Amino acid sequence: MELMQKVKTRKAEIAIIGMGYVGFPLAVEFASAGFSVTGIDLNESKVKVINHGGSHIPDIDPALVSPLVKKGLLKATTDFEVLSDADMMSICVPTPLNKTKNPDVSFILAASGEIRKRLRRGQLIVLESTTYPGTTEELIRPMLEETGLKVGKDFFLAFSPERVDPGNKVYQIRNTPKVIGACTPECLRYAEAYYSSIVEQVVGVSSTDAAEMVKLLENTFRAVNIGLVNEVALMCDVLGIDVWEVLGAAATKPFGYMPFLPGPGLGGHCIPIDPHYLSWKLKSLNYYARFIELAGEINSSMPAYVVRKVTDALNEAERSVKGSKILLLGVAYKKDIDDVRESPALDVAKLLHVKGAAVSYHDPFVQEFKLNGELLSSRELTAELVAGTDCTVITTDHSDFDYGMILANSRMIVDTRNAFGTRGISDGKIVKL
Ligand code: SAJ
Repeated sequence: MELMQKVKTRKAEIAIIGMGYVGFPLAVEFASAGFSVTGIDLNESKVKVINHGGSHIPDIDPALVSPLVKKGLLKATTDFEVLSDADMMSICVPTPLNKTKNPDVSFILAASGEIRKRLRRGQLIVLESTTYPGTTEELIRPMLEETGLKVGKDFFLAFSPERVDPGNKVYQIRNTPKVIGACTPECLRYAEAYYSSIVEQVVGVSSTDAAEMVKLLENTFRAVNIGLVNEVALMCDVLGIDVWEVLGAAATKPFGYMPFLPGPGLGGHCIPIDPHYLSWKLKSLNYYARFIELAGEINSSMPAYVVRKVTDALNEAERSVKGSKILLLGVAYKKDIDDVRESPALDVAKLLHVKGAAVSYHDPFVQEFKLNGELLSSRELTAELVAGTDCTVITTDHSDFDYGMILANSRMIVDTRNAFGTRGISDGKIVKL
């Protein structure tokens, strides 16, 4: 049966490589649409959880997974051999930076190598991992054409950026428009049919490079605007102006303005990383992406700025950082999640620790993390804990913190998220960014 017919009749066998926060929801979505889907992941425990009808991703309810597994529509494996039977597949593997802050596309290359071993006529391959413009056309396409099969004729290749926003209850896969760029018009036709079976709106663009650039623009836009408001916070500090008052008033502008907020820095596995894929690519073409680099400089200077605020606050109480007990509240990279990747709170903890402070933390979502090699565990948030510290720092403004108790028992508070301000609480012992 021809590929298009297989999509229409839901007979296409689908494989999703990478069962993370992008791949697993995608696999569940395709299985819910009636396709037979196999998720591939190197992590055996993830595979086991899925095959037992469970879910390792907070956004995916196991009640959604188990019927799909029972019906045989969804399964998982560590064995790439299943790619031989797949008619359509999406690659959803990590694209981190390596130690020298350069793109690490090794996961994409490894997945492409597994596909190449089993590539056959009629297959559609879509890369979803965020990467620099040119990856699909210059790396994956040649790898797959080494088999002698020709893109657009024997197999079909596209790029479609993931737009999964963990924890977002409003925008899910189905109602988030899906941008798709492909190597040939025929490839685009198949990729659009593939995603149209689970997404309300597909947005075709002229090439894989354009589609790769769309995603990098989206996240660079955030990094640069966050960098801007962080610099506005630094400027307001010099001017003696309350940056939160200024931002609140600016946000009343009903057009031509988009609110961003300053904070302790830029965390997560997307926003601090993705723009550097773009600036790295441009550097290889002798172009210096100034906004990206400048935003990076400002955003990564924020943890030190927070430590300066803490130092000044302790100084007011004639205390040094060295020897002071400092409690960090919230270490995840943003509120109400458990992810600490690139979290600026970790940088704040490190800097304070190096200055000789006794650093402890509480985060209901994060049980432990390594601070300069030492394992730190989340302390129970009690009035005694707060009262026993010299300075409390709100590094991540989790919703379910008892801010009243924190205020009542703290000697001083450095609030890096305006957590008290947004709750209408002000007090002489609260120092804001
Ligand atoms: N941050 C600020 N000020 C802001 C917004 C964010 O300091 O005004 C900080 C956060 O605290 C965090 C970092 O920036 O440390 C990143 O925050 P984020 O809100 O951008 O959240 P992420 O990293 O989860 O970004 C994801 C991205 N989704 C995808 O890449 C598919 C991003 O494109 C989304 O726009 C974002 O979620 C979202 O809007 O929630």
